Amino acid sequence: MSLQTEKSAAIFERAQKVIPGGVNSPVRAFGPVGGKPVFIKSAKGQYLYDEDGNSYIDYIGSWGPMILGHNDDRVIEAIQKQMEKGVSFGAATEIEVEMAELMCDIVPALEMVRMVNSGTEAVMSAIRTARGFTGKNKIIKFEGCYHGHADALLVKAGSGVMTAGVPDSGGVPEGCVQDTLTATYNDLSSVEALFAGNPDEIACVIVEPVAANMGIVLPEKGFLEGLRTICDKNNALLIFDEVITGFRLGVAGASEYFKVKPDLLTYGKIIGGGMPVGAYGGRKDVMSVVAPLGPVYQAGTLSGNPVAMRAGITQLTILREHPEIYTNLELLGERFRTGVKEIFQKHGLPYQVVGEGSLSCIYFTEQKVLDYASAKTSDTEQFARYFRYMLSQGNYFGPSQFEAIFLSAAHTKEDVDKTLHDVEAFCRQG
Ligand code: KE4
Repeated sequence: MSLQTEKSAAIFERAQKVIPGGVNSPVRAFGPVGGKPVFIKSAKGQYLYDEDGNSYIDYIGSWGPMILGHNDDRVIEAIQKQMEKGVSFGAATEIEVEMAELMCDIVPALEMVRMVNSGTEAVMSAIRTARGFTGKNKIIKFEGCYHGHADALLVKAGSGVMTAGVPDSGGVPEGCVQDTLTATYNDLSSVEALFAGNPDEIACVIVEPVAANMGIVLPEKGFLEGLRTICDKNNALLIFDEVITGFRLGVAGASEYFKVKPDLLTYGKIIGGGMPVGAYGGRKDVMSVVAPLGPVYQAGTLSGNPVAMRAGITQLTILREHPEIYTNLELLGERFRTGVKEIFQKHGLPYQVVGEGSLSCIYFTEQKVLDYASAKTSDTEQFARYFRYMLSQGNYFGPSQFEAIFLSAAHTKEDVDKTLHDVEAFCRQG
């Protein structure tokens, strides 16, 4: 069954004339999977509807924000009511305090927090804060982890850059990355070696506590705890980039889920409820270097935008008041992963299925995926065939092997079983 996509194709033609690649974020162009992107017209709950009237079970949820499902009535109503009061003031508002208090109340590692407008901005600001607080310049990131598109972090990044096969981005001067050191995920010795080679020069280690931009790579037992110890030993800060895991791996995110306390944390996605929001925060003494309290400058016209705050507060409050959401996400995630594993085994396919809670990934490789190098052994052509088939059957996955599968509170067992049925059909056709 091939999709009718004439309207999407026509819009894509127009788009490419006025937007680079026809999209406002590279992964949306379907480059790694071939074919043209379908253009989404609307969404509700776990479903997307494209311009040609095709419907899909949505397994990206806007890359994480839509953990309640699309257009949750409670969130939409709250946004509409907030907008009646005004969309943006550029002045201090109580609702920003309410949002900061709520986040700090939910996440024990968060003592103080600053709102920004994207995950990239959150990470960029957290790095600057770590450098300002420690007086050191070098940072450590991990191959395959993606932390947004700030210059210093586009070094063997994951996600779009990795999929595009461009280990470093164009337009990033050598000077911007000279202080960025790259370690191997799940390999503490690679981190220790960098500290040994750069004594007293490293401001921080930034890590995705569950790597979700090279597919899904879980931290091996002791990895995150080891990073905490190494940072303490070397007077460096530990930053958890929780743009994806924040408020998803349990309501308090990865720092509580794994019981490892970072010094700084970065957020995006879920805290905006679909509106453009990012945040960074953590230890009060560290955050006290941020302007206007301290010398580290960071600012933003729409930071703490009241409508975006209302969306975030509403979504986070629902998540805090309904812990069963996480229990159900775990059960549904396990149902999906177990189902796919059984299908692969039945068909003698040596593929990998990895995940935690509502985050999953299927790798077309027989290697256990522990890091960037093993993730890269995946057969991306086979993934592309899988993606196109699943899309044609009404399952919208991320159009890249190196993205995650996201479940929401709106997904049902029936949705997962339907998708498993389609996975089986894909494997049957060979
Ligand atoms: P944004 O600037 O896109 O809001 O956040 C950057 C970011 C930071 N840290 C982590 C761990 C992230 O996953 C992201 C962005 N995630 C990608 C999905 N892999 C966004 C999708 C896209 O780039 O279009």
